[in-house]
Amino acid sequence: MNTKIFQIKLKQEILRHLKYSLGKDQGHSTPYDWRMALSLAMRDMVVDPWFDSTRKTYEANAKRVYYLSMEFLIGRLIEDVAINLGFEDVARETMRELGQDYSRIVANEPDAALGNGGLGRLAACFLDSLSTLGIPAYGYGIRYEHGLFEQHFENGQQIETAEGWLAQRNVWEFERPEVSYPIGFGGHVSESDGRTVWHPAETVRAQAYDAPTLGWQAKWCNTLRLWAAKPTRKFDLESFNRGDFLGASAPEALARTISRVLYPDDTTEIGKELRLKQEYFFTSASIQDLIRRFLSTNDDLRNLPDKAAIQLNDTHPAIAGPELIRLLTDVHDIEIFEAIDITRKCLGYTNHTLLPEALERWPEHLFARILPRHYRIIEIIQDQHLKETGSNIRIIDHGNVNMGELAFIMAHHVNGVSALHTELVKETVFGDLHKVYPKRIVNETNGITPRRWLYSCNKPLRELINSTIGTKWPDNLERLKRLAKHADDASFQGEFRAAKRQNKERLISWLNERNGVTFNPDAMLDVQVKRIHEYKRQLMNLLETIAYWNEIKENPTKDWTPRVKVFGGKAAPGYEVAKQIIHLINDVAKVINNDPVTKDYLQIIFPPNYNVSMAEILIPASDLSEQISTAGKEASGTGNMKFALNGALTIGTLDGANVEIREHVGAENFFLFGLTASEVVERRNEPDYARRAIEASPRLYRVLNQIASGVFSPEETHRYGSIVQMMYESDYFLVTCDFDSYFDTQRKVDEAYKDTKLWTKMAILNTANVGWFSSDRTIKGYAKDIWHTKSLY
Ligand code: 6GP
Repeated sequence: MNTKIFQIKLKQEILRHLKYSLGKDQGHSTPYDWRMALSLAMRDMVVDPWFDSTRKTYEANAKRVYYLSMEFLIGRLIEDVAINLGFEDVARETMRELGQDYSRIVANEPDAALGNGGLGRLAACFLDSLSTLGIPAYGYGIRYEHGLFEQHFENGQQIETAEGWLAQRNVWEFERPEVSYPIGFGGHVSESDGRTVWHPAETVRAQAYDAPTLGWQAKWCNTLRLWAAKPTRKFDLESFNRGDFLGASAPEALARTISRVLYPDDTTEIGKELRLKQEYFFTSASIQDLIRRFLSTNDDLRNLPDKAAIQLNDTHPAIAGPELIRLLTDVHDIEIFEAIDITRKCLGYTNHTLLPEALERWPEHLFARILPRHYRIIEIIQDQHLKETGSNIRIIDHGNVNMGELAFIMAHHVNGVSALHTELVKETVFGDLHKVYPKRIVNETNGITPRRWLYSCNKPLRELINSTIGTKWPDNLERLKRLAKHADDASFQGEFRAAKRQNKERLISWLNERNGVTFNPDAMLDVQVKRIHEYKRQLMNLLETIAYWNEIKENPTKDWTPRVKVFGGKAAPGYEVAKQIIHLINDVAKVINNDPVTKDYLQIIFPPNYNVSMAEILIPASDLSEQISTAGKEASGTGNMKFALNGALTIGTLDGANVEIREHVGAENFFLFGLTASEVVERRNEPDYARRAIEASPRLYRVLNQIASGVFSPEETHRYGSIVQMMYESDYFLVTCDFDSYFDTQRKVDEAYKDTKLWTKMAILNTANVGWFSSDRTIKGYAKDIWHTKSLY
């Protein structure tokens, strides 16, 4: 369609929705109304590609991927949809004609935060790639009423408040009252006529809400189906009539609890009954749904593995194994061992962490009480596994039901998320099972969608790339390699820097408007954004910042490289040390930012409430990416990929996907420091390693003394005594051991930044060489190695 005609049509559609869907007239419309009208007009355009994709999948009776994930960290969608439809400019221009600022309209959309961090954002990138590649797929998850909490700072401390994205209508979803399944909990199991029957004590309904997920250039569109919990019995009229108004609503309130909140845990597990119910709730609904879909066009469930690849995003949906077996045997009369076999052929399991506290284990009594039938099925799976393999690895062990072992034993493939992580999975958490099933573990290194993480969030760089190598790179990211030959070219370098500058200015005005903060755009923007966790070592970054501050103060006239240190991230509400680290960062910022001697060289900014939308503004503006986890602890990382793609250089350890990023961009374009994963393990065995490291480092010793003596907390001098003590006495994550190497490498970073040409060249080579980290490549890997699915176009 000609652009002008398209613009006229879009305008008509927006005005039609404003009037007929929202009941508003133009003169009295708020930004919310405009956003809704624009989104509805866009959503209409998604429906045809969506129907086409569904029709083609049915016609081909194709195998579908079912991606089961407790989390989808989606972020805003308007721009995503506009970009995939190819009418971003038209939308902007149309809104301008209507007297509206497109950017403000876009920013009016709540950030859908149905996830905590890496695992949830990966799921969102995967949906984007599955659609871009034309692979028929469903994402299945929970439609939480409240996503990840909002973070505020009060006197430097994290305060959490409930997030409320559904307070406004979710414009992208279609409610499906007709698609709903009963989900049982508790009760007992009986045998009659050779059949096993589960009699749940409590039942809720899972109701579907569908959101189309459009791929690049709208060639394909899959579905994200999220389940909301509803009561089976709506309202207790009898209680109401008796005057018990609260009691009358109790069934509804109780049922809704299940999909009420996203657990704000990131890699740590909490032993809550509700969490187990959430997991079973969405898994059971998804499995019932995919069986129904299969049976609508096929008749023998023995062929399910030819039509359904079910991927478990970590162990949260691991109950899928027993649930599918239950439905195959109890409902569809398939003999149990055959059911186990069919189920295993359907399931794949992705492990996302080695942290022991994150491996899900349920107390046996709790599990058996909530899911009595599944408990029995797990016993059968375990017996079969023990008999057939001679292994002594049990699923039910020491009073716990181990979801990792269950997922491993019930999956045909288990994958890690980076090369190093996969090797560690084989050696550590699943070492014994790997010996028994040596072909089961494979690697699929994570990736990110270049549509959101470059094309959409970094328009200045996008335009430069388009004008240099053409426009075919967003779904073929390795084409960015063609930029490499311009890395030394002075004029290209100038434009590359100009793009970075524009992004920094956008960040400055955003920060200024939101937090009243500005910074010097010539300074190096050094950014660490991710969940706050000891293993990610925000604390080491902060200690280094203090050491740098000390150094500047001692010699204020030297030509220091000005730096702006940005921190962003949330701590799990129950994670005390992480919350103390946040408090300390804010306390240190207060002192350093007010120091007249160092203010031209060093500034700390910690904008509250880091989320996907903030990442989209911060990452394109960054010069330096902090990927400094203790080696062996970060399974992959995906932020590391986003920064490199946007032309930031990395300072990092040999951990997770850093290892592969460094291989791709070249060791000379990456600032490496620190112990390796095996050195970390060795060092931990040395007595008193932390104290010795501190004693050997006068810089670190001084910084810890400053903290301990209350330099940053004069109103409460002992506030951080326990953190300092921890550094001396335990320091499990080896901050002390890596500190000097980190500090020295940071000084190399300073020197490199002074050499503008060299820095720009390194930055260009980062962008040029990380095309491999597109989630399209990752999804092709899953499709080939694990799912055996094909693109349908
Ligand atoms: C994260 C890992 O910590 C991160 O390294 C990885 O990039 C990401 O998953 C995607 O694979 N893990 C989680 O967020 C988590 O909750 C249970 O693991």
